[in-house]
Amino acid sequence: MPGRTHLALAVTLALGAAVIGSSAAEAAPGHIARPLDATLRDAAGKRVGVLRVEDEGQATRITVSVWGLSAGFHGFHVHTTGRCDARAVDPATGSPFTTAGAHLDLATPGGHGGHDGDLPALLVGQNGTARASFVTDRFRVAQLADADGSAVVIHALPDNYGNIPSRYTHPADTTGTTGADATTLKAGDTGNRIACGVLR
Ligand SMILES: [Cu+2]
Ligand SMILES: [Zn+2]
Repeated sequence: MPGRTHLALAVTLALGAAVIGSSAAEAAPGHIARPLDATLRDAAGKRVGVLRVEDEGQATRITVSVWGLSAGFHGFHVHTTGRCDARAVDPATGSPFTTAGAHLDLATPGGHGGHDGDLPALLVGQNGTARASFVTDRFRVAQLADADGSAVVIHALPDNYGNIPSRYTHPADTTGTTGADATTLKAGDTGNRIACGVLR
């Protein structure tokens, strides 16, 4: 039955082309990756929020809901490593979750406010909750799902995004004596990490 043989060959070739096509599409910059989700937990392991990251057109949408937090603004960032170990405490500051690493910074290293993982701060109301949904074009979902993963972190304090005008002076450090110092350029004076969630 030569006709059937040709049909089977054609199907095999078509499947092969489809598999090749999909792997090529994953490597392409415009590829839409599967959304990533995170459960945010505090240092005691209590659930304090949920979050989703998804590609949306040429940008990336983040949708987050938190509860049980103190009222006011809280610094909120994507950090480089998908590990949220509450026992990993920074001896200098007492902050847990040091395993999550620094702020995601994909391209040129820069100061805080310019990091790719810097996000709009969360505004928590008197009832301890916050909800937000926004887009950023600083990263795509596929860039968060790298070998060591990524995490989202909520901090104790508001975020100044490194915006310290040069009229403010401080003791000399590596950045000089006016404007933002090294601590500010690291994380915007957002204080300790109070919640962490691994993006999966
Ligand atoms: Cu952070
Ligand atoms: Zn930053």
